[in-house]
Amino acid sequence: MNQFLKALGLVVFITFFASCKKDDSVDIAPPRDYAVQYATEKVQIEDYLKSHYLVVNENLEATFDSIVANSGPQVSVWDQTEYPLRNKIVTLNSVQYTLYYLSFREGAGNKPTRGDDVLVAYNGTLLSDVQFEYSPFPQVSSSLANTIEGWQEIIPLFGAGVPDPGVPPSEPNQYLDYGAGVMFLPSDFGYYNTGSGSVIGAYQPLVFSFRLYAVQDTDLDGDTILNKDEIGNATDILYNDTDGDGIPNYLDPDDDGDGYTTKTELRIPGTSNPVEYYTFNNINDDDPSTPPYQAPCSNSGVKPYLDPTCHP
Ligand SMILES: [Ca+2]
Ligand SMILES: [Ca+2]
Ligand SMILES: [Ca+2]
Repeated sequence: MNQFLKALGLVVFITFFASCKKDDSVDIAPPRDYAVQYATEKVQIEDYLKSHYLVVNENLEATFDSIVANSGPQVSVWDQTEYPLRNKIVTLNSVQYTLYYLSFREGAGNKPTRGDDVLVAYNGTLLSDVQFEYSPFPQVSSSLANTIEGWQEIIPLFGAGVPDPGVPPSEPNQYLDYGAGVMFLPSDFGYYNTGSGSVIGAYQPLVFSFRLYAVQDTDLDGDTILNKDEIGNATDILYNDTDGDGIPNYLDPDDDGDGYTTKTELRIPGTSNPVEYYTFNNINDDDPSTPPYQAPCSNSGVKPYLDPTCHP
């Protein structure tokens, strides 16, 4: 990669943090009713899908253009069959949304949770086809937890790539077999009533073409259990809340709400300097007589830090 591209990568990295993060702006008008606003945006997004066609280049980067009436053979995103339009149903702010997306390739590597670090190349546009952000050469990972809701819903459906072994160690990593697709987001999954930067106004649906290069597992609540192991039987770590206090386990330092932090409960007795912890896979969930259980424990088959009758 030449110096120009490295410099460009730095610039786009800066813009990523400038506008892809959540916006804490003040002096914003109160938000509109979510259901009423979504009814409007759903029509706008579906009109876009029915009036635009798709071009995918060799890097699985997508561009869109409007179909000019009676001028050619273009087939709309809605009607084309090469990459069937998919959707994910998600409830947010008491509204049931249909999030449309395209998958060009699922990706060979691990899928992130909504809390993990990801390295993503992307192109962001409005339904007017105005581009608001372009990051083709990302060099630094970012936590999905700090990105807009739409990214947290759609990026975890894809897998990472693998580093290209043909790239010299002196050069930034490049990736093969990465996940790639496009998401079409109602503004509630972006910046809703606040907008962002000078281009994204309030109530603007967003289109992101993306490529997921790399995934790094993290432990957001610092309890020694990776986010991905805090999913339980749920479909998403967001919905696994053992003690029902409204804070999902991956963000809750005391998962079972027994007053002992999970980290305390996983400490291996007798260890110090350094203190050691049972790893997720080494926690015995069948035999209540085995550390870190201390009898009496009521629930065999439940890991002790998820059972409020167990104490360290
Ligand atoms: Ca954790
Ligand atoms: Ca909780
Ligand atoms: Ca606990």
